Amino acid sequence: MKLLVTGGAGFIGSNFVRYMLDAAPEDDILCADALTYAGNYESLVDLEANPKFRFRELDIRDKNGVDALFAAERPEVVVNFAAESHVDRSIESPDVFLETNVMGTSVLLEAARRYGAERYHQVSTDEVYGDLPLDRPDLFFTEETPLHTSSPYSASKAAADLLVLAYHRTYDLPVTISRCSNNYGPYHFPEKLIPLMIVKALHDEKLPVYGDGRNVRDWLFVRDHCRAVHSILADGKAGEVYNVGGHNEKTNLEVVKTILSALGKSEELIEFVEDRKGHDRRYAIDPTKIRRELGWEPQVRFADGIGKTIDWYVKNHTWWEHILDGSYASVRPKK
Ligand code: NAD
Ligand code: TDX
Repeated sequence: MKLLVTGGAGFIGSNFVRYMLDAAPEDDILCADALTYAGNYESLVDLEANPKFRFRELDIRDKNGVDALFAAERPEVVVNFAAESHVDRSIESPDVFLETNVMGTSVLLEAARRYGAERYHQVSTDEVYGDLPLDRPDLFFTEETPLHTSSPYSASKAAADLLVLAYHRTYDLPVTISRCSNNYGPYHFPEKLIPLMIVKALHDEKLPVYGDGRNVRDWLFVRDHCRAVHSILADGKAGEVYNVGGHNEKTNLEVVKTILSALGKSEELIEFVEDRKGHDRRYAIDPTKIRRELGWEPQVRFADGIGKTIDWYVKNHTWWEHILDGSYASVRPKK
């Protein structure tokens, strides 16, 4: 199979490329990424020697560039991870979220349609469903939950999902969508909660917890998400949406305290700061459909995954130090 992975230099995309090179060694993987601030070629550089892996620097908003890539490569399967992904940045500057997440998706869909891709998979998020109240632990997001977004980020992801489904209905493009809960694991950019807190704790800096710290996120180890996308590519039905999650709900405060305790640091490092605007209270995925129809189950419990993740950040400190000092941006693919 010839697979195009867009956004493959980001957190989940780079984990997915590694996962697929292991899980489907016969596949040819072409990774395309604009290498924005969130894209990090250092996360992929050791794969350069692998003949099944290639990289192209490409912006999914660039219609001509995307068209030329499809014309030359004719990917059979497209998996789109490329996105602006940080909610706080979307609150500060929404424009680029609409440009990449909506218009970029539209460029990819049009190329997939014109060049007859056998599958277009959109990596979406549970944030398209909005949030759940803290006092209703019986409620979960199903694939039927109405879209009800809170931030410019989630609104842009929901818009993209609707466009993907429209390409199925109108043009019969064989699309699938996954809506996953919060991921954590190696190669996670240290602006997001878990890697930010690990890095700050290692430096004995204050850990900024928004609001009262009682917001709940449903955490999934990144490799479990990669396995879910792989099983949707293999057995998912065109036109369908699959929720992905493992019932690992934690308050932000629990997560931060777990990190501090694993690193032997004091809870006095916790600092409550001003809340995020429009801050979603609770996310919780009902993964019944993907379990029942595709047999997918998470393999990593939070207690194990968080330990593995902390160990990875301790051992691979140069990876995030290069982000903090900015030198990661000069690691580029060989021409
Ligand atoms: P990330 O920010 O780490 O990576 C995004 C990647 O996309 C980067 O490599 C960046 O360079 C690239 N990119 C951005 N704009 C681009 C453009 N215009 N053209 C080409 N490449 C571009 O994000 P992530 O956390 O790995 O998330 C990947 C996908 O998964 C996103 O679509 C996100 O919405 C979704 N998602 C993330 C999570 C999570 O917890 N991180 C959970 C559910 C869904
Ligand atoms: O410094 C912080 N302090 C804090 O309390 C940061 C960065 C976050 N938080 C809180 C906000 C959230 O309640 O932690 C929680 C997690 O925040 P993020 O890591 O920014 O993730 P979230 O907003 O939940 O979105 C993530 O999951 C869904 C990804 O970034 C999205 O791309 C994905 O779609």
